[in-house]
Amino acid sequence: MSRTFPQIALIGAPTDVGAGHRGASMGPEALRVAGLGEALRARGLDVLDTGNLLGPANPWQPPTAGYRHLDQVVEWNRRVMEAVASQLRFGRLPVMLGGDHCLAVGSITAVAAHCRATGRKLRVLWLDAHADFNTCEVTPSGNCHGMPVACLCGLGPRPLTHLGGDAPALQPGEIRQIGIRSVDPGEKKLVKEYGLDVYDMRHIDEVGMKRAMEEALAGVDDETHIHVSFDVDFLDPVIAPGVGTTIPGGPTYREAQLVMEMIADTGRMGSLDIVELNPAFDDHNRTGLLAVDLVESLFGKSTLMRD
Ligand code: Z70
Ligand code: MN
Ligand code: MN
Ligand code: MN
Repeated sequence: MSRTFPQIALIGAPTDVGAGHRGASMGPEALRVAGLGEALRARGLDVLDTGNLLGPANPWQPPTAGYRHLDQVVEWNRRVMEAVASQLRFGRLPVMLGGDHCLAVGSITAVAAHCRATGRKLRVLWLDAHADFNTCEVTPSGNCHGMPVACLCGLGPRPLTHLGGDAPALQPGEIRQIGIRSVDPGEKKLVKEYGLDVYDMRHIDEVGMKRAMEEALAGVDDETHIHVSFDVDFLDPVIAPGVGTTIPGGPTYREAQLVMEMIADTGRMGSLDIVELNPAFDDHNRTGLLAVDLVESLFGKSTLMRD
């Protein structure tokens, strides 16, 4: 049951303006060096690498009024939103190569608008160690990569909550968060208040990854567009050291493969972010190579029988 994919558009967004460590700006090139384009082409997919977006430099300043680099974060997100929207209009499957996770505001705002315009249901699968649901009032860091889910749900600075125009991009019910194991105290209250559907590591330990993913994918049908927002710190740091913020106790290689394979089996993935890969913390691009390996599974690679 192999699916036919549209042309894939790689969009590099080389910035770390939303992060607490420098280096995620090198993520797009590390993914290319790890052979992302070639691996997908080897699967028979048509891959267009659109190159890297340009945007403001990282001024590396402390937060002001609860946000670090908000102007730069907004500007990068505008550019990501426009690039993703334009690839969706061409009928391509956009793969945004971050960059830090603040950029998901732009990519998902574009995807949500595309779904509304084409009458599709949207399901966002947020693979992450973190809930990324902070606001300027509760953030412990001011780093905007800890805030994109809140912004997408309408909680945050207006230039980000209304990046796409008149309304926030998402309803909390459209999101499933998987692999979560680090949530700040104020953030936790907001996650509960907004009723986010969180498949945290405790739940995965208790029911197993297969059932957790069945639950996260429940209700996906032929009209659903799945957007996968893959923060590489989702993975256990034993296998994926190349991220700015390592949180122990994440999915193993086998569990992560199963996540990707079960998403692939739906045949509904229409867009993807690969974010937070930080080559400055990596070991000979090992985390970049692992990300490519997992993304191949996301695009349908399987060991036996199922191709
Ligand atoms: C923390 C904060 C975060 C990613 C770190 C960390 C947020 N909750 N997100 N790495 N991807 O500062 O808001
Ligand atoms: Mn589409
Ligand atoms: Mn994240
Ligand atoms: Mn994270």
